[in-house]
Amino acid sequence: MSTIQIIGAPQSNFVRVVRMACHEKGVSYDLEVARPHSPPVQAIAATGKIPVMRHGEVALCETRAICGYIDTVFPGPKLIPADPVKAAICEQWMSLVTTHIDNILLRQYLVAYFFPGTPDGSPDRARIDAALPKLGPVFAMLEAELTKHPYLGGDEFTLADMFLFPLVNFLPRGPESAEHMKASPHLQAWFDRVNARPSAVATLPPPMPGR
Ligand SMILES: N[C@@H](CCC(=O)N[C@@H](CS)C(=O)NCC(=O)O)C(=O)O
Repeated sequence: MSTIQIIGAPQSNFVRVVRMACHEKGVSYDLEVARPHSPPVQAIAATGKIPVMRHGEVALCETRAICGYIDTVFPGPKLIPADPVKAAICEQWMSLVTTHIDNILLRQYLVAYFFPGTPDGSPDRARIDAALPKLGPVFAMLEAELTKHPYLGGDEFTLADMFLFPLVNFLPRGPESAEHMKASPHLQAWFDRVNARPSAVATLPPPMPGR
């Protein structure tokens, strides 16, 4: 079977999730570096969002779908547990990461520092201030979960951890999120555990272009 092609920018959180999934599964892949909305991306994803994937005749967008494909088509350790309850818990956390956690920590908070869209490029203080009260509950949810278990939803490292990890990697960059990290020892210990995995080491993102 042909080699998987992952198309997207290595700085992207979602591209990192798919790359980590390949490494964890033991699947070799080629990374074709492409920006969101560029022609090779747009050819597969009408949204223009990265990552997208090609594997022979198969072309996919959406991180969850790509990872699910990799998990079921290739042999290797299961990224989503086979047990139905554990699988549902894994799905629950992936959904929480993509719909809630990413939305607040990244799109509402960190983006306002690093991609503010202000005329002079300075942080968008109004957006940051609006996001600040929402940070505490998100950190509390993660800290409570990782106080109960070593990984999201249980004792095993799963795709849910891969969904969360690239996002947490950026949290020390925001002053308020850095403070929350310092006050969340179980989240920090989880991060350190995942960060030491070969899949994390192999996919460390390069600096953002122009930064
Ligand atoms: N729902 C998509 C989200 C992917 C996504 O948001 N990718 C970002 C980069 S991390 C992107 O392409 N942003 C460009 C845009 O939103 O226009 C997935 O799960 O793959």
